[in-house]
Amino acid sequence: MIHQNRRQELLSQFDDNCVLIISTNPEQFRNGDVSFPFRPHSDFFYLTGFQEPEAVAVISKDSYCMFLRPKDPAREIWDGARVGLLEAPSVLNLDHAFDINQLEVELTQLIPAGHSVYFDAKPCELDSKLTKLLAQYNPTSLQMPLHEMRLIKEESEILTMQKAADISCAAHTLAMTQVSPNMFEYELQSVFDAHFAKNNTQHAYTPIVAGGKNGCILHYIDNNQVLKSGDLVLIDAGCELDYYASDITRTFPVSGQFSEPQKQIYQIVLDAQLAAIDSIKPGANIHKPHKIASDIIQQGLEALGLLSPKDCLSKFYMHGTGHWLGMDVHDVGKYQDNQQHRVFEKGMVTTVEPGIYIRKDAKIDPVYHNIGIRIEDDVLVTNEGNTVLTKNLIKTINDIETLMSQTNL
Ligand SMILES: [Mn+2]
Repeated sequence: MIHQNRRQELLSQFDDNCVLIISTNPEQFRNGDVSFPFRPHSDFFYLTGFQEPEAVAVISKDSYCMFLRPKDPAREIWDGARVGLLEAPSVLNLDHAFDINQLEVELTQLIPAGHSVYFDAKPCELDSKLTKLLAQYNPTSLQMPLHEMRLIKEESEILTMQKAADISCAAHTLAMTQVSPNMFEYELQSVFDAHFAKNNTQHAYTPIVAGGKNGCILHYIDNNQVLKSGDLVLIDAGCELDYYASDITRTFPVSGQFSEPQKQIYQIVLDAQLAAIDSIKPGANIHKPHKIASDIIQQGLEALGLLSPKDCLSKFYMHGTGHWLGMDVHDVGKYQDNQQHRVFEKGMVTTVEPGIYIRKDAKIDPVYHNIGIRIEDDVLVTNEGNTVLTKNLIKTINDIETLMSQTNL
């Protein structure tokens, strides 16, 4: 029902003679004939709830049809059951199911003369085929209204995102309690692998487990170095539950105790993050959290003598403060309207993730070298302001040191 409601809401934004065509992701191969676990395309799943590969939905105000794989008893022994053409109409609430192998023959017959076609091609074989078949209709994009719908989360989506956030919070807490000096980054990553798997979830993105100077590499994913006492470890990891992502970063000392310089930098990032979160409410400009976080980081670094007022902050803080979060970790939805930052609305979910990254630099006091700190939470915009979905995970210096002193003996 939920998918049907979404299709109806989407269709209500188009005129009566529209046909929306949308395909799912292709299967991806890792190497040889070994495939990655299949994951449907977020747009496709959002509108259909269908999880098999090789499917194309054709949605209009008069009918809802799908091209999908027919039953194949021989293949199903290897790959598992398929819904098939006979069952699909009742399972998926379709008016008609077509064999995906008949796409070339049947598709254009489903598009009445004079109808406008909406379609966005992904870089894959199926969509190249669709692009050719649909060229005569000169299709236009349906992404804007669809992605605006996905940006505003429904109650059920929020519940799933809260569950995903809770699972990820628990995994980060476990990591804080299980880290020890001389452990490898991948061993600490395995805490997340195990906890996510136990909860029937998977990594929503490749996790970053970065000790010491690796914390200054923004997309460090090698995760194969030794964690040293005295260093911090930065972990950016979150699970995906039922196709909804969580996205959390915490930075904590491998030994359980921050050094004074680490504390100084950490507190600046935390102050920036808390103030940025505080600014999120309906009607507030979405650029505000970044502006607030950047100002606090600039002032903090100036107070420590690490930055002069004329220096560019991007030397130490070179990324944005947040992104939309949902079915995709960097979720869909515009950030600007007519080249103006848009405003927050109830039901949006954004990350808030300021950081400071101080590489080795002869001009900088060595006590600050190789400190890379990011703190990231997931924030839902509510009527009253916001709710931090990841609030169950500690982040103050005192809370982290207390937890680690109790458990890392
Ligand atoms: Mn993020």
